[in-house]
Amino acid sequence: MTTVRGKFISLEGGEGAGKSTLLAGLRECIEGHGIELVLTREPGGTGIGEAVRSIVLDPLHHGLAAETELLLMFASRSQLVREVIEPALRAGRWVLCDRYVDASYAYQGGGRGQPVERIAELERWACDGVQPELTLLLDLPVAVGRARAAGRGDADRIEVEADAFFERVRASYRERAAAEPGRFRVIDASQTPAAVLLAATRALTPLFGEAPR
Ligand code: Z5A
Repeated sequence: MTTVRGKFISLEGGEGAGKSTLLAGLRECIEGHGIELVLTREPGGTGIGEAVRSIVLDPLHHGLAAETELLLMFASRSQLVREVIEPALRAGRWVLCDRYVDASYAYQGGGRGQPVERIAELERWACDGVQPELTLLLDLPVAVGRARAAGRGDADRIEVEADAFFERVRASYRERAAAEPGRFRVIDASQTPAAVLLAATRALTPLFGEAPR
């Protein structure tokens, strides 16, 4: 019997957009359809990736060059694709990833000004054609997201950036969503958590039609 390849879904958004909050509800929804799900995150998701995460987010590493930051994001991603995402999809499991390659276009491209062609080249190399079927973009005014995240305490190396940085990140995400309407669903993340979950589960509905029950 041939195994039906699993579905790959990514969650994106600015700081405090509610990705972690949404993950739990989405997990329940997907597993409720009898689907085996792998939850993961970027940067991180593997032993090597989590080590990279601690390097890129450590506020002590304020000297990290933008080019190095970009390469580290893709180093973590390359490992995650090979160790976790591709094997899971091949085994018929679904993968729900808290951030994926769009985050590099938004943060390192939009935020830091790294050239898009450079990011696209790294994507070809690191992702090996593995792309989400669906990307949920939780869109929120920067000030609202930052106010939510402020309640959490210690800011990481990226969270200490100025509002202008996060405005560029948001603009970049929205541009990518507009350019790929077939893959992206933009969700108004200023709604209540329940309304955000409802919008997200609606966006998932077409994928369930093809899943084994
Ligand atoms: N990064 C990068 O630069 N390049 C890359 O390629 C990748 C990542 C992959 C780590 O990401 C950093 O790495 C991130 C981008 C960069 N840096 N920044 N900034 P992360 O995803 O681990 O961390 P994050 O973006 O800082 O996530 P977050 O701030 O934890 O956001 P969230 O998970 O989307 O939010 P949350 O924890 O679910 O919610 C935040 C608070 O808001 C919390 O108190 C909730 O209870 C509350 N909340 C959530 N939803 C709502 C609603 N709907 N209403 C009201 N309150 C809410």
